[in-house]
Amino acid sequence: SVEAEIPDEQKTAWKKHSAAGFSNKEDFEAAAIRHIETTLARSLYNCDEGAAYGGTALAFRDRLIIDWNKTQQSHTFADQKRVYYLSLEFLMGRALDNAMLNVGLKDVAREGLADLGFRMEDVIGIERDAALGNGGLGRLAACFLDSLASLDYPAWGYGLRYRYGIFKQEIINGYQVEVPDYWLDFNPWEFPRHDVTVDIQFYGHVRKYNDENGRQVSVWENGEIVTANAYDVPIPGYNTPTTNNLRLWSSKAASGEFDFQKFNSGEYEQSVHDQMRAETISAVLYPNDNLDRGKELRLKQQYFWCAASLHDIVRRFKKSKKAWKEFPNQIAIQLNDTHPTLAIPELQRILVDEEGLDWDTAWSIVVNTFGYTNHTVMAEALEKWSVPLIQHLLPRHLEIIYEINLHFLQYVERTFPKDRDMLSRVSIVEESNPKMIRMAFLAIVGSHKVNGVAELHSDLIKTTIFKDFVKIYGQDKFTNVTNGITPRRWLHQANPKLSELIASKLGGYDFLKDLTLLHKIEAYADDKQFRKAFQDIKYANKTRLAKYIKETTGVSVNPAALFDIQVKRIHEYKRQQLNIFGVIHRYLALKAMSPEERKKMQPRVSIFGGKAAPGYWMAKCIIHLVNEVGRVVNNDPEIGDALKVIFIEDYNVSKCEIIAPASDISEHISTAGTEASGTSNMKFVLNGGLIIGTCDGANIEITREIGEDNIFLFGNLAEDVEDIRHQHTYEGVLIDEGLQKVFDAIHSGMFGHSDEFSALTNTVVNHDHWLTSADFEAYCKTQDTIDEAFKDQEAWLHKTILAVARMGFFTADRCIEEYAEMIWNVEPQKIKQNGA
Ligand code: F58
Repeated sequence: SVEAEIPDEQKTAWKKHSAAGFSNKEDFEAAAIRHIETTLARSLYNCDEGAAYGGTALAFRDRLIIDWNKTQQSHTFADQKRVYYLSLEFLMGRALDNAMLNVGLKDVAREGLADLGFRMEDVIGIERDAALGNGGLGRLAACFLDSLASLDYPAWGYGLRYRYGIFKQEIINGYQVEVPDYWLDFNPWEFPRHDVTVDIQFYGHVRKYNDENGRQVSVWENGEIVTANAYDVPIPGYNTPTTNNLRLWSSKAASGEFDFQKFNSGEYEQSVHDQMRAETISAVLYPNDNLDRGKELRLKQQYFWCAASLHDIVRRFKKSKKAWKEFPNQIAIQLNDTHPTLAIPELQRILVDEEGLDWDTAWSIVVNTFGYTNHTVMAEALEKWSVPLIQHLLPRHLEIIYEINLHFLQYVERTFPKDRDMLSRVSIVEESNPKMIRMAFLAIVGSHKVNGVAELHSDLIKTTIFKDFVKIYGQDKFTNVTNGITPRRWLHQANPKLSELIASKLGGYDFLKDLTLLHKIEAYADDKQFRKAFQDIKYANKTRLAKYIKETTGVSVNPAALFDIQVKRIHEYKRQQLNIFGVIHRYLALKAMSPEERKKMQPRVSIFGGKAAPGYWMAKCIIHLVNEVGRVVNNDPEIGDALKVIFIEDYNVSKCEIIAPASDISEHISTAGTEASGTSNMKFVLNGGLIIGTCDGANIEITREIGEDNIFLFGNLAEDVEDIRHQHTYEGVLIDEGLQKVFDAIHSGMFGHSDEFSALTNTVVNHDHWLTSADFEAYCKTQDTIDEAFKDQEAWLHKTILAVARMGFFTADRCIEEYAEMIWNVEPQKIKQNGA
């Protein structure tokens, strides 16, 4: 083994001198001050909050790195199977608070910072979010990393180190404006690994020859080389020394590539330009969610990251000197959506072209290594790449994809000789003009398991987009792992008071690692004191959000009002338009009332937040309408506290930590059958809020777990959506009466020039693809039911406490255990304190 090769004297010396991390206030202060003075070159007279943050973060990073080293050494020595999670997105948010809580030294740091004259909350607030993702898919990857480490699984994440994460959203005159988010100017959480580089090839051509045994060999040559540099981010587990690794790749011009020819002939500018071109590969995260645009640079990103990661994994495997057939016993690779699908032909290429394995042996290794997670049923989000583009960029991979397809189609033909149409339906190559590679099909063919992310979603993909593949491979290849969230960040960190209250009843914080223990607080649902404490915490969290809203928008909202929140990416299928039309409907109703009647109404604050993809016109219209409605309603003296409409700018992970604990109601109202799972629904309920939602995604399982009395469901069911759409095309759209009044108000210019919103109303009138009209009445009625229910605060508290108590299923820890058992076949591995 690797361990046996290290001489004993070396081991002794290391044991004696290895660094130890701080664990008390004195040592924390020493570490922080040393970093402030030396790493940051500041001192007592100019140590501001930024420096205090820097010193604290670096002190904690040191601690994490010591555990990281131990963990990596221990995993390498133990020689067990590892998981690699390939994701183009990791929406990590802030790291310091998480590190302090996971290591268990937040109180120590708080006291130390107080000695230096700083408040913990201010210091935490300095950190910028690591926003390397769009939405749910990226945040899921971040929650999974937290669970993998917390449960002691040997696991690495692989991603791209974008120079610009998701853009910063500014609202100017009610419109979204995108501002680049240059987040790397001070990032203490990453370690550049200057020694870990991989050269990645693009373009070029394939040369064939026969070797001495007459076997045809393919060589991919004369391409352009770009270097991948590794940056490591430590991922601490909660209450365990296990510290896993997130490796992010950054692109650079290959060192040997500087074109001296050009340089000497005076084309200096051109050669610098070429260098910069290489760096653009990892420059920016594509800000589209649920839409595939097929840009060449995106494909380059995908290959660059897959190839670097696989090279790294293979290099580590080869060090173990094991036989190739052991590869799937040592390594599980999970593909987070189809974005890393090129890893499949890339591993096949490495095994066949570089390592000389025969096709079938290599292919069985590939299939047994990969698992694929699907996150959408919507056709426009399924990735396809044009054959000419792949041919140009990755000529050898195109050949391999064609060969994979050939073997696959031959198998299909043998199994279903009578079904000729089947071949064209399931072919990895779509016979369009130009031909397209269907990445989801390639991912299915190249993986041993395919999973959806909630029960309804996993059922839907088996009966719609992947139906033929179930026939071909059988049911067993397809499975479900319902999404979950990490309770460390989404309860303990975001809502420390609620976490503390729960701990006081359960006799400690064990529930943070076994969330099913929450069921024990059901016993307190009718306990007066507990209810009061629970209610006070919610009120304090709403006050915290109200303060934030006042500071950022200038609008005062009353924490006693019902807080109704919808925060997520803006998308027609998520139906923020249904929400804002409902708000207008409410406003019109309030305006029609006498002041006495109005006083009797349940006051409400409607809060929206979320980014629109920069090129998504309709989503931007929705943002504009929300802001214009807010402008009118919030300044209407007749309305006062009865209704306020807020748009929170630049919604991100750290803002969600303030928002999720402050809801009474949150909205998860996608057209049935469109939201694969949703995960913010879980965050809101875990924090003591109820849901208004459709029978979609994980809402269905949330209902099953918490009980249908504790959720407000409405709207058409997934199984009926197709029929209603069909009706729309043949009989036209029936516009709901109440909705018509809303449209009339918009057209009257009540919220500014109505042309601005005509696209929004027209799409409902003309097609209503998302069933806004068909679900409008049920939506408004359900909102009225909510108003009534909220008035009975005791009954409301009963519901919310029961709901929290029954959320144990939705921890990401449960997801990881299901993946580990059903898909990866890996075991946890505890780190002994001495690292051996
Ligand atoms: C989301 N997908 C699903 N995609 O919409 C959501 O229901 C689910 O809970 C979540 O994944 C986790 O499973 C999603 O966020 C993207 O943002 C992609 C980004 C890259 C382009 C394609 C969409």
